Amino acid sequence: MNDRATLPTLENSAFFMPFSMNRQFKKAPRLLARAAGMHYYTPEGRKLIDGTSGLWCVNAGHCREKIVAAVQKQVAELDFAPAFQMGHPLAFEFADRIAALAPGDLKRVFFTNSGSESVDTALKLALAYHRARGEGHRMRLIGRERGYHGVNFGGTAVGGMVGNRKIFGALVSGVDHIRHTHDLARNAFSRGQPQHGAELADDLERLCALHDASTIAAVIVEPVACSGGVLVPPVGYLERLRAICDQHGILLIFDEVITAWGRLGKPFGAQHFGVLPDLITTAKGITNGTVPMGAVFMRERIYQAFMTGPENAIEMPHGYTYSSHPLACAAGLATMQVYEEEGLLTRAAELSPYWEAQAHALKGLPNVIDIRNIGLIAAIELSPRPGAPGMRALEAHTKAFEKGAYIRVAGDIIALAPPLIIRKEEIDQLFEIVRGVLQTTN
Ligand code: PXG
Ligand code: PLP
Repeated sequence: MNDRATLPTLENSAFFMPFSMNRQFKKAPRLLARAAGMHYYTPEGRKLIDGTSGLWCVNAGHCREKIVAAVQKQVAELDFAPAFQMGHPLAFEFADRIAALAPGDLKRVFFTNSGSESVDTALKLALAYHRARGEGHRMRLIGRERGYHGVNFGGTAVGGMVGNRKIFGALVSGVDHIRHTHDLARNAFSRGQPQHGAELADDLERLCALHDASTIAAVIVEPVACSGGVLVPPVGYLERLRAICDQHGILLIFDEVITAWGRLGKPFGAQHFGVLPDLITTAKGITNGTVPMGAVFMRERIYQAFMTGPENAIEMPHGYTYSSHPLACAAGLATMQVYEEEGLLTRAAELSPYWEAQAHALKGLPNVIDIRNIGLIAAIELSPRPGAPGMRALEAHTKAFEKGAYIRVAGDIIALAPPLIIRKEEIDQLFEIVRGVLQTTN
């Protein structure tokens, strides 16, 4: 199996890998060379089932012909177009196309190039919105423990994963966090939304009392906190958060970088939960992961708050060189076409009962302390090895790679979120590999 000798050694490579164990990886690389549909292929030609849609982004499966063709055509026709005081037709067409899918009146779209940029954009929009309305005293931003909002300064600050924050100094001032919703004592082995914990939303009232609500601009949460270990919101929790924000004039931002584009069986997670936020951040599946892109959706009154000054003024001094990049717009339009033709934005709802049953069938395997699921997402939480947290799941990750599956782990939690094109036989295969891995991981 080991013909690594034929591959170039990576040990002295210049590449500083993101979120990776660089030295360990470069000694024993796990490389991917090719992909098609549900699968990756290693340089040696070994086939791996993709259990996490790349990094939660390849919702329609890999190397889809229509998307590939659209990008190829676009790069030869208009490679780049400035978006500041200039435009190209695809940007407007794509904004309208995705706005049509968005919930409620979240029909105005600001383009970015990633989830991290979407988050920082949404936070800036929230602050500027309040200022435009004469409430510039609303400067505080509230995140949640165990939340992940990307890696830019704003997103890192409102994020709630200690390991991602602690080495970066004081970050952004005026940020606070509400409690996370993970409660294994009451909710272990929940199917779908857990029953207990709606009252955890009241933690926002505590911060309103501490800082005074009039100083708070926005609260940002992931409807399902995915990177932090797949924390599904308890029944009634998001509704309560919405009610408290309404009561105090605080904007509610849903970070749907993962939960948008069909992951929960509706185009957006907000539609699945029936809770309407004021802003939604997206990225990843917006182009099926092919070309980097993100988008922030906002309600009409937020957009209109900026459209009040003289017409010869720039309403929003914010944007990226690559906002609405032609290749991304072309990829996005083709992606939406594939999603629509194949019903992928609602397919997770049909598959979810089968997915849930197969996931929960792993109950009883060694070290499994929880299994949880929603839409086409599942998490298997393992008890940590004494004195070596994360090592058990990390070993599972490596073993799965050897046994033919690519899966993600976060701490001691295995997170699964396959492309939405997955068939029932492939769901079986994926869980069979995970079962084999867990049976042999002590
Ligand atoms: N918000 C949320 C909710 C995310 O999940 C980001 C923002 C940042 O997006 P960008 O495009 O800047 O990475 C994310 C990204 C994992 C994993 O395995 C999750 C993400 C990225 C990489 C790995 O949990 N989420
Ligand atoms: N830094 C410098 C020196 C720049 O000129 C620019 C953009 O013009 C940026 C950063 C921002 O880059 P981007 O627009 O790709 O985010």
